[in-house]
Amino acid sequence: MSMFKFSVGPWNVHEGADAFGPEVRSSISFDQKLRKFKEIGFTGIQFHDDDAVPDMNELSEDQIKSRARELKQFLDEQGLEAEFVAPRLWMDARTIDGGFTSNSSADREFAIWRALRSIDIAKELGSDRLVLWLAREGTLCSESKDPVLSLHRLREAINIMLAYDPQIRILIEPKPNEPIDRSFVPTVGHVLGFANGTQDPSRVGALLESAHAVLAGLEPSLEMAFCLAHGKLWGVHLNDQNGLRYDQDKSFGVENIRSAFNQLKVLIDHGYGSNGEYIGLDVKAMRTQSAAMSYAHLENSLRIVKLIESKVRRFDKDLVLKYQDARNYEAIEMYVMELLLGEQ
Ligand code: GLO
Ligand code: MG
Repeated sequence: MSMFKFSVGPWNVHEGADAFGPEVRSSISFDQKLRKFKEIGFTGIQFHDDDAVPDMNELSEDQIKSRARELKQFLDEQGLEAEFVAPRLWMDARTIDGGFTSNSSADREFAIWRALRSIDIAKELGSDRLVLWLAREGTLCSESKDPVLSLHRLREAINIMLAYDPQIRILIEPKPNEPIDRSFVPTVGHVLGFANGTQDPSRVGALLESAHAVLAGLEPSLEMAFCLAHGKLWGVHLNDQNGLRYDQDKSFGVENIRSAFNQLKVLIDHGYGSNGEYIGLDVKAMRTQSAAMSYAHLENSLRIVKLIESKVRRFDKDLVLKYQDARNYEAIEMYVMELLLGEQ
């Protein structure tokens, strides 16, 4: 039994297209995905704004809210909850240079419109969380934007969101690169520094994705610890990543099981989840898998989380304290290896 609640997004079951090849699996309908998520053991759903309300650019604000209400009814019927809503700005032709930091004022206005509509949708779905994965808020060409001005623009945009709804909390999900070359807010350290300059720092926090920390050359469990120490870890995207390459979104723990152990350990040791936070999985099926295997990476990741969680619970704190006092770090390391290898 896990003590956590788990969440997932509809994009985590996908058609297998990558940058060099077309789709390889047929699409599965949104309703079918949500039903299957519930069956597998997820109770929270993460939404992009246009996952929740398709074609929202063509709709009025009232129409958007009413579509979101219909979705809320479906979620209630399925016994599911919305964890957060995230504006999918990276997919729109108007925000190819980023939304909030675009040099074009019309693009920036559009980005803010989408963010405010995402807040409307979140409220209708019963969530107070807006996630900003700042996908294109950076540069492909360093000199194409003024980085200081861009950060001021990002701050202004976030201040508008905070003012629009006094309840909304903003979770920034940092990533150092991809799809852009260099991000203006690459790590959770940047997120927390940036949050302090906004109009209400108490409502701006972080969502840490394991793979994104690895892409920044950092250890995910320490990135989580940094946020936890500031009371700012409001979401996680557990997954794995084999070093510095394209973003892989591998099943949790399959590349670095010791890091996976330490991620769950820091979450458990410091009460993550006690304020309703979810363990989100942001994992993708390998491209070469058949449609029949569309959900295996999710089932496997959930099982891996639970298996590692049971190792964390068996971790002998007294023994390790003894070793710490004796500065016997070889013994601690061997103890952890034996625990993970089933010898403890
Ligand atoms: C991509 C991100 C992406 C976000 C999702 C929510 O690298 O991890 O999957 O988590 O779009 O905003
Ligand atoms: Mg993510």
